[in-house]
Amino acid sequence: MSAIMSALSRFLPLLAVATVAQAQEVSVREPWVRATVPGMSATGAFMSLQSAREASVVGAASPVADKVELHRMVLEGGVMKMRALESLPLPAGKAVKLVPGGYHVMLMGLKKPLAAGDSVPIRLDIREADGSLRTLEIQAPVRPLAGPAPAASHEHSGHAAH
Ligand SMILES: [Cu+2]
Repeated sequence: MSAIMSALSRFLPLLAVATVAQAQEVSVREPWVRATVPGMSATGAFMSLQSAREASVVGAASPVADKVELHRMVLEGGVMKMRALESLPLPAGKAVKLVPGGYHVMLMGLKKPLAAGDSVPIRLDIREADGSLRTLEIQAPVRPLAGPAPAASHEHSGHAAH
């Protein structure tokens, strides 16, 4: 019995380490991609990201798009513009929200229109504070471009994909 206990006591610290490693994972909540209408070649992906430890998103890719960038909206001379980011910092333990009008993942050069109900695979490249890279695979459902009225999507088609 004491042999088992002593084996167990050697094992328990390993369990604790494994739990900490799990907690370092970046969690993704409520990912979604804005649906497109014919003629739109780009759209935005949105989600909430939280990393237990300091990290940053340094790249992204998706099979539905030729190019995927990290963007943010900035106000310049009274006009909202999109700017590409080299990286998106994820402060330890703090949720970073990617929302329309703010940070977003930009899917560019779409290979086909994205309809509500589709699911879009997105890969995020995460750099940890120690320099190591990990990838995060996300399945983001496509949500309608506008409200429930189908006519609204036509009116909004001239807007940027945000
Ligand atoms: Cu953008």
